[in-house]
Amino acid sequence: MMNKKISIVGVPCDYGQQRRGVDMGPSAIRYAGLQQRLTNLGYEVEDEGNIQVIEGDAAAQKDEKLLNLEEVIKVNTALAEKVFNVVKKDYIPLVLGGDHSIAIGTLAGLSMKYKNQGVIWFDAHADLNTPETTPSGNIHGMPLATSIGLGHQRLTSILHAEPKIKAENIVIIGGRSIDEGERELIKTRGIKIYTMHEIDRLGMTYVMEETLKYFKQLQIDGLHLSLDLDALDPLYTPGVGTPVAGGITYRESHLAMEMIQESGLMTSAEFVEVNPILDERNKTADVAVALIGSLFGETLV
Ligand code: B3U
Ligand code: MN
Ligand code: MN
Repeated sequence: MMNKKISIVGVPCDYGQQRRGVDMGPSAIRYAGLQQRLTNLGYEVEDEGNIQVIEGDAAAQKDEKLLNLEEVIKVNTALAEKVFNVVKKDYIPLVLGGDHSIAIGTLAGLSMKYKNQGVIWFDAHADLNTPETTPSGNIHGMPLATSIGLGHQRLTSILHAEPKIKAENIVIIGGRSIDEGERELIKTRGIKIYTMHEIDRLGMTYVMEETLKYFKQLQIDGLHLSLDLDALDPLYTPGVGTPVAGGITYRESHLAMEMIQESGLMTSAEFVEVNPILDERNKTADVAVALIGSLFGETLV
């Protein structure tokens, strides 16, 4: 029987990048009717509230190579502990960002339970930069590299020193803005990616079938979906910090969520980079909640 208990964890963090407002993402997503949507599907939903993030100016600490490193470590350590507690009591963690740097903490927490977890990384970006390759110093461009054990030691060692996921257990979907250093890692580490080119050519159905088949072959013990709203075309999700044209459509993204649900593999999820200041009437948060609905089993009939 599928687990019907969900724990919502908000992470109002904007320290992984330099545009204000993404710290209001959890509020915007809750306001868009998240809890009711899940309750209607028969889930027992518990809202854990937000991880405490000290308010400050995300653009202020610019002197370090990794921007706001101390704050990012603090937030992710607290988040990792919270996520571990959630999985310990057998609830499905549903983490709301905040910028994508929070995936460092989510994956660290999950790694305490899932030793061979798979990760679907829905994103326009690969988030595989390291302190050596980052063009921006923004830690939201680094969570995947960090989670396979590459990067600042204080980030890679949150909760424990081991890598939180294996490189071959990652599938990136929707990529269209990939940096040079990231390409290198994708090739050398055997990271799977379906760029927009492949989605156009093969279709989302095929891409998701292959992805889910791949995870079954790997015999993963948990599947985490990390969904950056900038994976979608900015037409549908304008409220993100770094929009990239030519993205996934509204229906393609829903189809992907529906297929993940059908697979029965998913054990946790996070939705990140919703920035209400950049949004149009909470459109991006509405899309996030609609996608969460599909991910957790809403059907069209
Ligand atoms: N790859 C670039 C840009 C970027 C990454 N993630 C987002 N933007 N959202 C970087 O700064 O690492
Ligand atoms: Mn991202
Ligand atoms: Mn992105």
